[in-house]
Amino acid sequence: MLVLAFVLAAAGAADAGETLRGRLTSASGRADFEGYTVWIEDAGKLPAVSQESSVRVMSQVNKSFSPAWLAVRAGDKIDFENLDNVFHNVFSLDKRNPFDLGLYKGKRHFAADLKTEIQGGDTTLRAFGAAGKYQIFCNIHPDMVATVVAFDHGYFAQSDKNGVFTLPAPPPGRYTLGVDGPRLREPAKIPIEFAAGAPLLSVSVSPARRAAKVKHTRKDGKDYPSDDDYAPASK
Ligand SMILES: [Cu+2]
Repeated sequence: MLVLAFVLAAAGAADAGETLRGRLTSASGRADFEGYTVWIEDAGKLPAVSQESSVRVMSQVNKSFSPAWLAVRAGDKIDFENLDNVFHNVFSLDKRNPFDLGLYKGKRHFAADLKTEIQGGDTTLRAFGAAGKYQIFCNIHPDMVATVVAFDHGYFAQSDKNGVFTLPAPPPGRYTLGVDGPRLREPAKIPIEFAAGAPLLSVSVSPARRAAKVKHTRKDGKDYPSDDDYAPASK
């Protein structure tokens, strides 16, 4: 009982209902900020924000990953569900977390011959245990590109299309906000000052007109065939 009371008190200290709310703005006019990632630098020094690890979902729909940019807590798992009627693959060559989920439709998982169904296991789930930014691809469709950003703290959020984001409130003080997103050529680092009860913070960044094209190979390190129309053997 004593232990439980302590845990509740600690959680209360880190979450007094205070938040740090802000809005990303573009120096060059209107911009779509859906899914931009915002975080507090050096958040390891701040009071811990507790959060149970969870399963997040990244769908494959209309030959795209959705959401194409996903921020998770390190330790979370992502369920790569395929909602299309065609086969997709999910792979990453990142040395910190290389994986290949094979070919599948829906929850069914297939060997490379597209006929042999692989039984058992959470085959569309993948854990992201270490903090970092990961790029993820489909071995069939070269335009399918996703970014997963895993954080080893709770001081991160993703903005809505208007750029509005809500972070857990740190103690009052000066901080550096990190911002990253599809049309930023590199993460922005923006000094801020936070006070309890502060109004919506305005954070100006400079997104490019369009997202940079991510150059990447297939999982075997070779280029994709120029013909995008991959036709799996019909069953
Ligand atoms: Cu695909």
